[in-house]
Amino acid sequence: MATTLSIRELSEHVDRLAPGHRLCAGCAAPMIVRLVLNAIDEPVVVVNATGCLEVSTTIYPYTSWRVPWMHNAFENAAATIAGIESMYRSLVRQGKLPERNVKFVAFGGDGGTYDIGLQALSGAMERGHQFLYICYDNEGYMNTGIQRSSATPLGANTTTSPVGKVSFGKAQPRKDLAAIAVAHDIPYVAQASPHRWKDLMQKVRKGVAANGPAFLNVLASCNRGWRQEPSETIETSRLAVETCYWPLFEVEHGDWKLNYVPRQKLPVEEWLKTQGRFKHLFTPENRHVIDEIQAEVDRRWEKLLRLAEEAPRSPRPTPASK
Ligand SMILES: Cc1ncc(C[n+]2csc(CCOP(=O)(O)OP(=O)(O)O)c2C)c(N)n1
Repeated sequence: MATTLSIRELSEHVDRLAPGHRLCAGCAAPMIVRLVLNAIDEPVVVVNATGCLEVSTTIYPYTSWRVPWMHNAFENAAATIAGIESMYRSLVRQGKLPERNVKFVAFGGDGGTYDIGLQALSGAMERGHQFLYICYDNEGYMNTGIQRSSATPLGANTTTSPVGKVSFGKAQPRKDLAAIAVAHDIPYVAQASPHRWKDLMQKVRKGVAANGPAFLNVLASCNRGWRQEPSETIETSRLAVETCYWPLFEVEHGDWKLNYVPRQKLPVEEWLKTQGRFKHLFTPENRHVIDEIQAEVDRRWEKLLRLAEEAPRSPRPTPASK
């Protein structure tokens, strides 16, 4: 029977990601993985794209995963989980495996999801496999030394969008991957943040219960790449949501719903100033980039409000308390 999402009950769960892995102190990825796997009561099979999460949890001959887990390559996590799901259903049909309500989950970083694995993800979503794909979005290729990805925000300093005399950092805003997933007309797409843990876990439950593909994009602060203290992970995540840089929403069969509206929408610089990767923007010559980031945040937020307003079963939520 499904447990409720109470801290007390959850504290009695055995974590399906064991401690002792080599992810950095303050990394949001293992927090996200523990929340995800704790939200699922059923047996689960996990596939991992290449990236920090994969290399740091499976240093040969050890593994932190207490569930069946597979790494294939960087570009094909979604194809791999789709293949496992199909194989499982085939073996059940042939009577070779008992029918159990197995859940199929893939984790990928933003490099493995927005960029390198996007073709495999698009294919698996289009074919209608029953799986939940979770992007832990730390907004860069962090495992190989903080290169920019298409999820990196405008103005961020990375090793391949370095700040200097002729560059203010990344020249393009981030790709809207959730909207791309929605365009596949799949049953469930959502965006979440680790500081709203219950919202995240509820979204995982909806995702694995969906009758088809589900996609969840989770903001995953990276203290090495974002240039901040390990202790600031949760506060930075909160500010990303309070500034509407990272809105919390879900889209069920194309029906957009906002899950949280800040009481007071904070200026995006409240989020930017928590991170050294944006430090150079707070100079007179680069100030215009902050204005551009704010304009982009405002434009996307207004669009989201319209989408949620227009959706037939999505009344606009009243301002939520913390
Ligand atoms: C096809 C391919 N290209 C490049 C690499 C090298 N590589 C390994 S991990 C990684 C970065 C992964 O970035 P992301 O998916 O964002 O995950 P993160 O490391 O940030 O968790 C890269 C470029 C690879 N293993 N395979």
